[in-house]
Amino acid sequence: MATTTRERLISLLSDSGDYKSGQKLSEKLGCSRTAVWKHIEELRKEGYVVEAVQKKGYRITTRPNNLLPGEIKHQLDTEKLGQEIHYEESVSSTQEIAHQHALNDAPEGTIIIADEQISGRGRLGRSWHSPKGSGVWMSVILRPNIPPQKAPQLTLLAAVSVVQGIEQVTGVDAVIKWPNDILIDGKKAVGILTELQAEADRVNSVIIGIGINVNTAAFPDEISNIATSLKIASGNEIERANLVRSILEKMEKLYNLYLEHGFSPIKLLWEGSAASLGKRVRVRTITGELFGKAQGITEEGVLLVEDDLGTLHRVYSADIELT
Ligand code: BT5
Repeated sequence: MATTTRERLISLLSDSGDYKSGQKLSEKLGCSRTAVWKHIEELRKEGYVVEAVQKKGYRITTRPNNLLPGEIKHQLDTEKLGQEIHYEESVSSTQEIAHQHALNDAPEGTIIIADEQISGRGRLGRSWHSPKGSGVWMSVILRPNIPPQKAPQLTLLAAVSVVQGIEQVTGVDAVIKWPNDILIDGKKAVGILTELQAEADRVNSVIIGIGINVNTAAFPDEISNIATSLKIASGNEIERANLVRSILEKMEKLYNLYLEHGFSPIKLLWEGSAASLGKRVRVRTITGELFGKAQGITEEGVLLVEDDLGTLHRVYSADIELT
């Protein structure tokens, strides 16, 4: 089925919940009624529930909870982000695939998204639990003209857009734990991993990996105490494509703001959603441990922690625990 006919059919059948007759659909789509009927059968096989009522026609009552590009692009209001989508049912890691696409000149805003990751990765070689059918595992390719040391700002930008998207779609309040966790009710619902393809003084691409536990009902023992999902937090099954669309729209707005005005406006928004600021934290870096109060972030996105002797430390990369 040609993508455009399929997408137009989906939107005709979804519009305002009205029934559309076979005749009307065939006129609007410019194909025969038999062809319309075949398209509808295809949609049903993919999990759409298409109700058919005599003398009234057809309408979609349930959309499948999948991440197919057509679902994500349905009413997607962006110019760059998500205009090119590579969807895979199962991958090792969307980051790995995004790196290949970035090397092959994928346009800015390309996303790689999967229903399942076999070896999803976190920071420092840690693994990211990415089971089939219940989460959003995606990587976004950006190509900002910035020096590599500013790239962590984009992790913070991504975190703000995910918090905004989650709030819009689920109504759930999420907070950001520096640098890359999003917590709901004190548990981790989202992890972000930013990787770079860069030269010494300029970035070729920034690959932002976002993992969201959306409809996950239960977690493996190792993380069951620290992890949560949007479904657990909201009590509702969430339409994943809807969430992705909202996040891409928020992210594009913030990214344009960032390109035009720099990090300052993003910093303000980030601070408004930050869980760690003003709190006592334990900071673990590869060189050691530090206790103190999280005072804020710098213009670069570096965390400032004041220890008990009043010394201010700049923390570039670490695990933070709220104590
Ligand atoms: C992160 O690392 O939080 C970054 C996770 C990024 C995942 C996305 S999914 C799409 C893209 N493709 C990839 O392969 N990765 C990115 P870090 O801060 O290092 O946290 C990892 C730790 O979080 C693990 O050691 C576990 O303790 C915990 N964890 C693992 N899976 C989890 C999950 N699904 N939910 C909550 N916590 C989890």
